Amino acid sequence: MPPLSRGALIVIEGLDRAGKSTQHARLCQNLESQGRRVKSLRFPDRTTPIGKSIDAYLRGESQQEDHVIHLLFSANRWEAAGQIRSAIEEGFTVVIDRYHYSGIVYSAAKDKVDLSLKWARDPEIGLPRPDVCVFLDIAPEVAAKRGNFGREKYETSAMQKRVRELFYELMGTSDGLDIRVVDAGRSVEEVEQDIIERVNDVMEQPKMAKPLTA
Ligand code: DGP
Ligand code: NA
Ligand code: NA
Repeated sequence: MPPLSRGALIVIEGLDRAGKSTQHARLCQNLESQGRRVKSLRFPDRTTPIGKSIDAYLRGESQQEDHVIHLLFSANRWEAAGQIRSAIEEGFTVVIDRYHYSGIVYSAAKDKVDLSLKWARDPEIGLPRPDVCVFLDIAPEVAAKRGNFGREKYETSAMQKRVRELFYELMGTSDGLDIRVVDAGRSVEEVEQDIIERVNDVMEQPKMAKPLTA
């Protein structure tokens, strides 16, 4: 029997209210309609015990020290790492709404001296590495005008502005090599079409699922 070909690992990232959830769902549907087996995940996964603590924190119902919440977000990804790896090996295309990129930039955006991009990245080392990350780029002022902005912890204009700057800074590092920027300020359909085109090459030929390295 020929070896089972592995599936691709695709991540959708973006600022809050960039349209991530909508585009994540549409990408999953589009890939399924191409006949692919798709596994859809999102982080934070608010359903696990760790995820429930994160959810309470984001909704302002509990306090967490900045390093502690950082490690909880990372642990929430590690809880699913085995599942991601096996799904890819079984040939599923795994599509994730947020991943370690958010992990790194949202914490580093807090501008604490001892919470650098480097410190924030270390707990993510060893996670399955995505084939591609689509970054839905939107001006923070545009995102702020979309419905429900301001509901959760990080949804302030200052924070979103810093998060966007750090996403661009990350693109200048080895982690950023996988990131492709998509203009999310357009119609849902235009963005959807762009995303499909941007992931096409990795769907045809997924890279090796090497873990993130130090
Ligand atoms: P979402 O459910 O995609 O809107 O994400 C919830 C919020 O949590 C959003 O403001 C981004 C932030 N976030 C996601 N992942 C991480 C992470 O790993 N670390 C930190 N500090 N924030 C994160
Ligand atoms: Na959000
Ligand atoms: Na979302």
